[in-house]
Amino acid sequence: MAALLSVPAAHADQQQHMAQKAAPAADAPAKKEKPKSHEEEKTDPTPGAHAPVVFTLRTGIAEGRMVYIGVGGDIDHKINPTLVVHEGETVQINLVNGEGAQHDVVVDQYAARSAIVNGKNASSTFSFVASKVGEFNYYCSIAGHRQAGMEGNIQVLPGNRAEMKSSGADITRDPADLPGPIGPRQAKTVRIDLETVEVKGQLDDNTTYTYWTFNGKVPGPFLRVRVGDTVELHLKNHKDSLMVHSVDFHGATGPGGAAAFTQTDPGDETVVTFKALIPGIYVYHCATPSVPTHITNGMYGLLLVEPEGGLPQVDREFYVMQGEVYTVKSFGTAGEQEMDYEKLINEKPEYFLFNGSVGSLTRSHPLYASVGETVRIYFGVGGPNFTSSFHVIGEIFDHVYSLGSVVSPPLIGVQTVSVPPGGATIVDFKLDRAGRYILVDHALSRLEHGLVGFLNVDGPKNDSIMHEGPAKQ
Ligand SMILES: [Cu+2]
Repeated sequence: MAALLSVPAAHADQQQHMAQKAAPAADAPAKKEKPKSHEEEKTDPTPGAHAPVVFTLRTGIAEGRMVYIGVGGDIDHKINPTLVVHEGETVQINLVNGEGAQHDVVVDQYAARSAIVNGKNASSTFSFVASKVGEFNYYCSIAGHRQAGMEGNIQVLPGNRAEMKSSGADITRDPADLPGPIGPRQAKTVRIDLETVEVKGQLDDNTTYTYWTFNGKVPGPFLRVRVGDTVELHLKNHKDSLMVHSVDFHGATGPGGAAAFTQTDPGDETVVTFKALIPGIYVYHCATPSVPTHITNGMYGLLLVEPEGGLPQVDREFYVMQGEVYTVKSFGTAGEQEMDYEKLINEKPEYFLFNGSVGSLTRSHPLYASVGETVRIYFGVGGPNFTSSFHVIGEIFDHVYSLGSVVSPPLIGVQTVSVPPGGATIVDFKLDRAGRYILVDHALSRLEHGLVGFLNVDGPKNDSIMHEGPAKQ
């Protein structure tokens, strides 16, 4: 497990920082001839034509094959990683010999090759300008090595990087974004407003996708009522939507969980009223055909119906949901991505995500807490298709409200909890030791498809619980 601690590619900008560092300082004369306008100065410091995009590949053995293994940035720990660059960029490839045999890297289409690295830790560097758009092979030209597994792709995208970056909205729901406990009040009528919004959002650093959302984020807002409340739900469909949308509350009793009364045209609003009869943590989702399409695109959220008096108090609460995205192009491809209906129907996702995007809970919104605190995670699966084996690496759940039932007594002392699509759970645990804990679906191959989150815990290390080396005294 310890090896996993360094696996997630949390350092989005590392590669870019490297590129900036490597930028030659001798740019100054060129600037004199063509002074930067104010406009240009405001744009973010993406690598210019002279600043190379740097990739480091280490040779090694994985899965019984000879391979290249990415080092740092988005390609960290990836086997024969796809190197994504933009047209016109200078590409620098550092090759490090990881096991001792002779190797090199060759890209035929650019007539570019490294020197042969001979002996463990030997390295070489070469660069070329990616003047041709397309997908090309890189490989080791030592006899037999390419066949043994040493090849990967370099993808050269049209257009410049600055234009393709941040062209989508931030659709990630901050896991700390949820309302506080209701506590001891009488049941009453509660009005809830939801708006369905179709928005081009950031799926990954250089990748965008058209999401369909409740209130512009994935998952939709965390809704909180108490048992006995009457919910008056207003569903507005934004005027710019292309699709009809609706909402099915698993916490409601009645036709379609209210979907029968909320099929809403673009620009319209529907209203439905239901009674929260049974406490629990419940999924809600859009239920307009094709329903899996609406769900994969981001239309799901959680409704907590608190029992009378509420749940036991904790110090911090978090809101996390898991879903899959089915794109035509493979995981990690830059640029705007389209949904692949065949893959959706055949349950072959490219992305597995917490809160809607790659890096949502590592780069943009890691969870924070301190030693001594109790934390609670409301965890749901929008899906549409995959059951999650929800686990926090390095922790044990003190309490699990299995299958989202809050009236049954919680399970005590649980490692991993199975959460089906359209299901949810609540886990509580006390933090005894500082460190980084990692949220995963323990179907760990999904980690390579974007599914990982961090819980960073400040405070004393508390060696009596775990420390390196032999027992003390
Ligand atoms: Cu919808």
